[in-house]
Amino acid sequence: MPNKIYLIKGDITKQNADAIVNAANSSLLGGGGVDGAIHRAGGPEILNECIRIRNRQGGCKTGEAVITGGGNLKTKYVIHTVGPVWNGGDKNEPQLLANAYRNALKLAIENGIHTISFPNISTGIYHFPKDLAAQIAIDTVKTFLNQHEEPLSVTFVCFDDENYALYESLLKEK
Ligand code: AR6
Repeated sequence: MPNKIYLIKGDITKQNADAIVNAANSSLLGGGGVDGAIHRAGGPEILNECIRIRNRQGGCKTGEAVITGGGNLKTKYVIHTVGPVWNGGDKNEPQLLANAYRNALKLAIENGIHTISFPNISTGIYHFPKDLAAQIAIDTVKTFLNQHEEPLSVTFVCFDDENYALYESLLKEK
């Protein structure tokens, strides 16, 4: 199976990929946005696993990622990663966002995942500029897939029209 990149507009909690990615926060205790939607749809099992991870390693740092089961979701796994809060752009935000995508992809490969769906990490409550975030997401995923032979298909799931349009044009031009 060749590595592929797909784009859809919709709700990531409805995806039946092997794994969906959650734009979490360092506490791993849930929140609003896509994090809230995933925990609502996935049920308490996911949060319980997050609490166990938090008790073991003290949460998840910005740019890092952890994995749990998918609870009541169609997906087998949820990979929780923490994107950076946008703070003007000179606090390493671009590198930290790339790390979040890269570390989620690494965990996917380590767990034998073949299909993974990403939301537009950091572009909601964390206010990362959408155009720069889309560029970083696409570049990081493409580079990672080029560097790995394991079969892995990546779907970007955009919830809002602006992100969808940005991804559509960036994926077309590259
Ligand atoms: N499916 C796909 N994408 C979604 C969904 C959904 N159901 N709901 C929202 N989005 P955000 P962040 C999009 O705010 O900026 C939480 O409180 C949304 O349109 O969810 O990384 C966490 O606990 C946006 O494009 O995440 C953290 O505290 C994208 O998901 C904080 O928010 C990310 O928006 C993380 O902020």
